[in-house]
Amino acid sequence: DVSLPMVITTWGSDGFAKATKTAVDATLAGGRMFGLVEGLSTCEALQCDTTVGFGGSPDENGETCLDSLVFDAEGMRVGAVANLHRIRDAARVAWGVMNYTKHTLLVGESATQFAKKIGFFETELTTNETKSWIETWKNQKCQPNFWKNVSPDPSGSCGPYKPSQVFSSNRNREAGYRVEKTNHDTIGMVVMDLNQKFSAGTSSNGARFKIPGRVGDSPIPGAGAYANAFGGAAATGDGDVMMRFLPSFYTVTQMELGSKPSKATHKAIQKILDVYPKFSGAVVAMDAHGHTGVACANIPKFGYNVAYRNGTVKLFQQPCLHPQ
Ligand code: SD4
Repeated sequence: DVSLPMVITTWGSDGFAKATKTAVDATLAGGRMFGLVEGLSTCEALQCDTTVGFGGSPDENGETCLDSLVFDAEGMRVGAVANLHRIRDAARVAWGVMNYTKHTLLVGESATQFAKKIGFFETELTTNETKSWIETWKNQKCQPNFWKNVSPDPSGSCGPYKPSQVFSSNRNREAGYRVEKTNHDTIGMVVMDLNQKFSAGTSSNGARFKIPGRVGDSPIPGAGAYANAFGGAAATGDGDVMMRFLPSFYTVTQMELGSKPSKATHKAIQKILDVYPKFSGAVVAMDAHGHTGVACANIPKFGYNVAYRNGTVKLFQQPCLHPQ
């Protein structure tokens, strides 16, 4: 097929377009897994929208940690890292987990130790920019955070919250704060190679001001991405909610049962909206015919890129569902 390989990637900005093109070129040069990993790594190096790679989404302690998943539909080979500290190349480390171990997912400091064993160097993932975000956050009167039912200050004055007080006081807590506006720009990618075989994956630095140790949907097989002989899907958005629904697995399963990608992604998003109408996120998918489909919720403008063998990268805008 003259159009293969074909790649679909979440989000529309420049870095994502470059990653999408890189993935096509690298797939031609070295196959679908090489294409996927090179594509994801491109965004990590470019810090796409500052939500991929180093220098983004600091946790409450100000540290940036990375999540990544790589998925090969052929043989269902999967590797992932979550809450990876001080290593920039999350997607390559995820590939290392897939290629050099019998495991699927390595997490935290131990994932860092693994990365060092296979040859990656430790380096700070924080930048002056993330340091300034965390300072601004700390100085805010009400710090948006991921704690539930914990008032920053029981007296209602809304000072800096102290999560450690949760178990040290009998006072009733008011409803807490939830980050309403986080950046949700994880790169999620689906690659179809020359033989119509799929790979899919993600790379993300997660959610801004998350509780340290938090892992999103991105490195979870079936949540962040999934692929089999029928197609592939990848997700982006509020991962704490999305991972409860395995939207990528659901989408691919719907395609396997006969739905077109547009229908399949729509169903996956609708399932989440039925329970969480304010949920914000998107799923992109491609089937073995090269049909693509995208559905999204509560995002003003969801852009995504599709790239083809001849080097063209097309940017599309998907209107999203806004149930409320
Ligand atoms: C997460 N899904 O960690 C990721 C965030 C995201 O675009 O998609 N950002 O929840």
